Amino acid sequence: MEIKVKKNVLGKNDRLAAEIRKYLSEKGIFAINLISSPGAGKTTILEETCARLKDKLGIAVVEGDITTTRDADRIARHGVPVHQIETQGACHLDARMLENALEHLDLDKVDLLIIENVGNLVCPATFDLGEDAKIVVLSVPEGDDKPAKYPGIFRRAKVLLLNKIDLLEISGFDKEKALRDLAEINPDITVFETSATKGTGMDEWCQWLADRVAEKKKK
Ligand SMILES: Nc1nc2c(ncn2[C@@H]2O[C@H](COP(=O)(O)OP(=O)(O)O)[C@@H](O)[C@H]2O)c(=O)[nH]1
Ligand SMILES: [Mg+2]
Repeated sequence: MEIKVKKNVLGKNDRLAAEIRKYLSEKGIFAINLISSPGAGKTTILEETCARLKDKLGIAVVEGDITTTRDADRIARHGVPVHQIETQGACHLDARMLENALEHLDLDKVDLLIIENVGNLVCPATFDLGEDAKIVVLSVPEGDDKPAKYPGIFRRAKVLLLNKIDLLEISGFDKEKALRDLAEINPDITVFETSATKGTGMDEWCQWLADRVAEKKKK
């Protein structure tokens, strides 16, 4: 019974996500769903991304958190349109929440939609939001065993941002081991080593995004 209920919920979510994907595609918008544990650096990466790309592309951001508008406030300071979803306890965003959030944003001049999911490596992995790409952020202090222990999100992601690379020396993080495990789970994933606070790898990451936006426009 419980399995059936879960299947129905996911089926309903997938149908709405497919509608959102079609709607965004018709508008030529490239959408990413940013997923990580709490504190891996998602919002800092977004702030750096907005600072680099906001004069070149139309950007809109949807923030997901259990409560508070703190992340949306951080993004708004960059002059980028943002809407905060407060899930009131839910550990992930779903397509219905995103659909509601999109009504608060003017998408007419938007090329890139960035969704920051609730901090969690498990639940957000299975809920499609209609994005073009899931982007997973793993920060070095979380440990090199995370790809092997949470394979679902690493399998579904198009890009891994290996963040807080500035802490590599002091953290004992075995980068080769983590990347070996990752290659077994998802050989096609693109990896950027980043330090959002120092700016390392941010230009390369933003170039990847700009290239995807340009590709989407051509379709
Ligand atoms: N050392 C270091 N700290 C970082 C980096 N990126 C983010 N942080 C810090 O990590 C903490 C959590 O960052 P935040 O962006 O709020 O993470 P989120 O919860 O994933 O959105 C903050 O104190 C950031 O300043 C990084 O590349 N290196
Ligand atoms: Mg955040």
